[in-house]
Amino acid sequence: MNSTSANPPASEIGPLVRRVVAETPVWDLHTHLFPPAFGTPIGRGVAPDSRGLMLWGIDELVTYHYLIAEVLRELSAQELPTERFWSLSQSEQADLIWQKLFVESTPLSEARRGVVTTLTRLGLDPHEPTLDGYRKWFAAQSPAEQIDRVLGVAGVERVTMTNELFDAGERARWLADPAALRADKRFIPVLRFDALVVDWPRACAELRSWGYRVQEDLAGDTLAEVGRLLDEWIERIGAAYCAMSLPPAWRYPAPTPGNRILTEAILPACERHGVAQALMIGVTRAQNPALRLAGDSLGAADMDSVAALCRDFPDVNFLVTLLARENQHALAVTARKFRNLLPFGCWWFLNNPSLISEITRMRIELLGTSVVPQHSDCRVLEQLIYKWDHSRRIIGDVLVEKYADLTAAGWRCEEPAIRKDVQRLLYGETARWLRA
Ligand code: FIX
Ligand code: ZN
Repeated sequence: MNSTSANPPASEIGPLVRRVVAETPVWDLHTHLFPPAFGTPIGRGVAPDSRGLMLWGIDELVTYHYLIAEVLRELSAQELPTERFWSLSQSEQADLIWQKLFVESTPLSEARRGVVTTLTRLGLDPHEPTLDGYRKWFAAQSPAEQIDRVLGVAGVERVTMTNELFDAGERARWLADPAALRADKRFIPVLRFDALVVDWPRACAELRSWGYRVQEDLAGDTLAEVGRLLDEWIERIGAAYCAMSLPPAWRYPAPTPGNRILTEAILPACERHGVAQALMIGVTRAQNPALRLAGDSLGAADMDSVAALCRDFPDVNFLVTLLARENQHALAVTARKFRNLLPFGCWWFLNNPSLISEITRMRIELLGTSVVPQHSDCRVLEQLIYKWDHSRRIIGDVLVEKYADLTAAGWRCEEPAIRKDVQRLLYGETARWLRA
């Protein structure tokens, strides 16, 4: 059988797959990114908003909480007490991190390599001895221009946000002008509400202050009122899905107020609005509170609980990402049992080449392309560049291996089919599961 352009010879499949993966647009299923309408602290042509939610630029990149955790390992508590680090200004923190993690040592870790990739892809030399030159460059950009530039360089077409119901600042912005916050259709809203399930006493007090007739013991109209809250906010923000993170200890079924809120208010609201529920399980919040955002850690989730929820609510779609490496195989197998379960991303401490490779290979072998292999979890706009550059290379490597295996089995791997597979993995499967 002679090869044609549609059916490239095995030797050419590799370069073809890598090219297709590199050029296929991405829909990023989970980030903490925002457009300028949510306010931003820096940038040409904007009124600086220190409480703005759109984080971008070199100081945000270099003070990412991943790098804060790493810089505190470079100095003893005697040399730099943690509380003294926090007393520094953000630019002083950034200068220290740059000096310790990039000038005095090789940026080998994934979070450090990410800053190098980002600067290089933006056309900047990553070897500067200080941040001054980068600061000048970023200060000359407008936020809107930078979004266009970064999405273009990263090849990201849609970014899914995290819109935290219990963040007072964000809530005020949504109550003031929801239309302005929904105007940029590249940024897709997601309603996030961990506290409804993991901290009901706190959530109950907040809801009461907002005028909802709720009681801590769930008596009276409480569950109906939580449903009303969700109806109002899913509609107000145009949520493509709802989301919560859960600790390793979360179990279902279990007689907790949080599980009653989940099963009698949240999931019925998801069904009413036709939106999926994301469960991000395995985060141990504030394992070291002194590190603030950098102090969260992980633990293994209980897969039987995930399976039981999928079984009990067959009409709700669950987007599930787990934080522990040891859960990944069971998550992929459980997704074979429940068509309403979508595994997504290599979350947080899994977002490293060695683990992305292992997990993506396992998922494709068990699920084919009915999976979302990656999300970025970006908090800073420019991180999209490195998180997707690095992940595309690894996903491409795994696919080259899988197409080679398939070719060896006698299958003709043709370009149109390869393009269709990659589009589904990087965009289409997300679109299929989200209401947007
Ligand atoms: O719960 C989450 O959305 C986590 O992704 C964040 O809490 C975490 O800080 C993060 O950004 C990890 O990448
Ligand atoms: Zn996140």
